[in-house]
Amino acid sequence: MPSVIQSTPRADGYRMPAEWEAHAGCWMLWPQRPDTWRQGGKPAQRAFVEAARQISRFERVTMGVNRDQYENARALLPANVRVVELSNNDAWMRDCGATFVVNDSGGLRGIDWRFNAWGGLRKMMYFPWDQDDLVATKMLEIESLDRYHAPLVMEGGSIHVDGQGTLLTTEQCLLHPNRNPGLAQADIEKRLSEYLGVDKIIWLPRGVFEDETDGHVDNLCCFARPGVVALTWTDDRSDPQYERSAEAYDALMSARDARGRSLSVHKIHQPAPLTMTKAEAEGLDVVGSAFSRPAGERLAGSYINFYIANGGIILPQFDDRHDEAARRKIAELFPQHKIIGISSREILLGGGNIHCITQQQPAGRA
Ligand code: KQY
Repeated sequence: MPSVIQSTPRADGYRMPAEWEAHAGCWMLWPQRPDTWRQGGKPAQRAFVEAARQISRFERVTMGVNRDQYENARALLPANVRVVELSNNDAWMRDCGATFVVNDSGGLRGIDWRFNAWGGLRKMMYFPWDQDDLVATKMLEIESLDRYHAPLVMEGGSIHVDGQGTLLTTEQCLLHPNRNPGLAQADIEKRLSEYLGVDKIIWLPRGVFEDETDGHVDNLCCFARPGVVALTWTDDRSDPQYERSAEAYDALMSARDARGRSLSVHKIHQPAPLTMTKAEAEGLDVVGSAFSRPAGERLAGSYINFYIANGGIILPQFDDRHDEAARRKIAELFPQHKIIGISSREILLGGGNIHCITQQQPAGRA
């Protein structure tokens, strides 16, 4: 019987592994809400099917689906994708799903963070988010894994780790009053360190321009291996992203990781500025006071928002002139991985990208 553990992962010898360490599989949630996903979610569902299909070439994929979409999702997804009924309010598995931790004997446990849909009633991305907040518990019950309840409002997209004690995040996100207004930076660091087993936190100032998550790091910067990071970039000094990427670059160049290494920083040029079209905006249902996505609004497009599967990288592509350069650069950074680009504009229209809709489950046993 899986249980709730009262100690912390660090006290028990557990740590969060890097995304490139071996996976048992990948978790996703099925998109359907019509105020996030245009045309009743149909174009997004096709994009999620393609992401699941490609990831399932490398590892098992589990798709969590609300009751009313179960048959539709089962019919559209490839047979090798496991489809389970898993109630949810939206499809951001990275953010509401469990974070997994491992120990040196192959043990695997889960962390259930507090989830408030990126800012609760202050932000009103959508309401309610009660089913999203139960997703982590349900995943861990399905897998018979013990879990920790972490006393921190946080989403999986707001952190990246190198598996060797270093964590990347942004001040814009994790210090934002939308999440833990009663906690000081030192309190947040202590909780990250206790629950993820990290010793060094590198704070980057801000995330990607117009990123509705308050600047998740997973759209801005990630590790490619210990000591090596990829950073979204633009050469256009008049672009509002320029200053954000430049200040992140400076912070990274002056940082040392948990093992005392300086970082090698690789710039990945962002797609040319992308905006929501009138037709796309008109495809969204208007729901009360929920978050609005007007035509002309800048989309937070970035190639950094990729998923690392066992032996493969699933990389966002935008039908943009920078797509090919991003593929080449990621291939150089991950020479052992096959790079699969998928068209991800429909996911971006909902406010995230491939990393945001996936959550890796490391290899390990209960
Ligand atoms: O970036 C992510 N990890 C999720 C994006 C969520 C956007 C909510 N509409």
